[in-house]
Amino acid sequence: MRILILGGDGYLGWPTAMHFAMRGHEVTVFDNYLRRRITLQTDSEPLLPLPSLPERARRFELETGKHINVVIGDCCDHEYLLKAVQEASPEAIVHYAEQPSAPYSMANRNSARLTLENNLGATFNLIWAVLEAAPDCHIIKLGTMGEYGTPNIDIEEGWIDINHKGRSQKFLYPRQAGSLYHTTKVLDTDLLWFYVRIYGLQVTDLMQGPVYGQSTPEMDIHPDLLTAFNYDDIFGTVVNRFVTQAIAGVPLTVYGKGGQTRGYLNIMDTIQCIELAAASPPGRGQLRVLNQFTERFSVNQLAERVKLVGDRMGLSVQIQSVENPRKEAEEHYYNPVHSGLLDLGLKPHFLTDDVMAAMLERIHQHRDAIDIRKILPRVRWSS
Ligand code: USQ
Repeated sequence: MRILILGGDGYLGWPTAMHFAMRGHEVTVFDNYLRRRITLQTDSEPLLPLPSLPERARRFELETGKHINVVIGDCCDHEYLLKAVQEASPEAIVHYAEQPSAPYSMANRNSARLTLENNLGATFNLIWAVLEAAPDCHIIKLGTMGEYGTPNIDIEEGWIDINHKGRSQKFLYPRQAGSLYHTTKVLDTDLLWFYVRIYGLQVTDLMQGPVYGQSTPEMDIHPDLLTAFNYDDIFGTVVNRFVTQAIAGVPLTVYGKGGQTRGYLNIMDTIQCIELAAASPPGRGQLRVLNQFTERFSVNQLAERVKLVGDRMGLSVQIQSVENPRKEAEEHYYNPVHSGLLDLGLKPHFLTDDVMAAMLERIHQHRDAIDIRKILPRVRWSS
């Protein structure tokens, strides 16, 4: 398959690119280093420095003999993106090219505006590049479980049948996000659904939960092939943060009461889900929505798990509730359906004690690189 990965330098984009290339697909990655620039500006650099994208692709080719084509460019530049789509002539495009941090999107007006313009602009340009140059191409878009928020009813997989005054109709499931970043994903979904309805695009929109981990068979080949691992308050997701905090001897930062429940998944399962989606496109004129996570945890449960495994390793992990910088329900109902990807063949890698121990051991090797000033929350959900 010819596959174009937008955001191919990111936490998920780079391992996805290597995975597809290893399996003999023709892979092009496209990225403008936005995430790298923001991490520098916000003092949120990842645990280990990253080689440039061409350097990583060269190292990958040296180690495996597999080629990844690299294009440095901005999805918000329509002409440039169109050219990349024309040249790659992809059968599938994976769209990760968004500003992915909820705290960054809430920091100030400029960061909010950048998030809105980048995320919507990238999706809009992608839609038009596909319409103009590859109308049969399957767009695989990374959405987020955060689009749904935490409603007091079961969360369906994308769609809900509404019965109203004796008549019924299927609609996109109601969405009410908790950050501007998550709201841009809601708007992306609406935009894609419009172009699917009217212009017959084919789209898979993956509602993904927070991802953890830094190990895949390809990343484990050579240290230069590792993906960005963030543990800071801006780009670090909660499991990666707690594991790093445990190693640094800093109390785990449970925000507020810690009853916030989300659906989580291992980075290996993100890649598996993308591969499963790519292998079975939904067909022209279809928007397929899949809820992408494998198991649910509250923040307190995650902290207890890290403590349990960390203490067994002799770490003496402390847990501390800090004032919640976000506006979110800290105790709530949460029951999302997630059968679509399992039906497509997903074989989950669960967060077992062994997986947790392996994550702790990996970070322990780099404990001297941890900067504990990046751990406490700096962004609050208020103006
Ligand atoms: N949390 C803590 N302590 C921390 C960090 C986070 O209690 O030190 C809590 C948060 O308040 C939240 C939960 O843990 O309730 C998850 O937070 P997160 O930072 O791991 O995830 P989030 O900001 O929601 O965003 C991440 C990714 C985003 C993706 C999303 C999936 O950064 O790109 O879309 O996970 S989801 O959360 O399902 O919307």
